[in-house]
Amino acid sequence: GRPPGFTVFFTGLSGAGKSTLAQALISLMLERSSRPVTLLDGDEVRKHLSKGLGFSREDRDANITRIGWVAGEIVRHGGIAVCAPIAPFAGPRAQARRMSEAHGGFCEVHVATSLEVCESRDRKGLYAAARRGEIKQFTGISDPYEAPENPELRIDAGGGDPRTQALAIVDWLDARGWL
Ligand code: GGZ
Repeated sequence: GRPPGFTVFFTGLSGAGKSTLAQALISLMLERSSRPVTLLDGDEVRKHLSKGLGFSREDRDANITRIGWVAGEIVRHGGIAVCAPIAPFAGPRAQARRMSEAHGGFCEVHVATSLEVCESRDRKGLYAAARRGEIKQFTGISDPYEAPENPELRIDAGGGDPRTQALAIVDWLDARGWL
């Protein structure tokens, strides 16, 4: 039959490379098939779906639960959702997983780039601002990140080619007959 809907859920620190990997993955998937892919990226989600939410634990949990629900709806209709929030807490990640697995597949990808590398890149200057105390509750500096214990895939994006790393995800999805 026709392959199921599924979610690829990236989680990792700010600057770990989640968006870059998500983009590379989407490019690879679009080269293989014409199935539409919906990207739920951290920044974009917070401009629309989660507009007005901050970074307290409650607000982060609400953000991830919303993303998880939308992804679940996409999966329910046979689509592909790619999510790329920090998602620092295990509880809401598990909830997002359940909402997709009720209708199809879920692949959690821990983008495990070290804090040291993320902070040394500091593309947006957020880590420096967090160290100065100008941003409160910054993940990895002054707020926790609960690393996933059993992700389907773990990718250190501290080096290497994003396209090659995304290919490992495509292979994993392909091996399950999801593509
Ligand atoms: C973490 C923050 C914070 C705090 C602003 N902590 O690298 P970015 O800038 O573009 O991605 C980060 C983004 C995180 O939003 P998410 O929706 O992915 O987070 S969560 O899953 O926890 O809800 C960062 C920016 O927002 N940012 N303040 N305090 N990241």
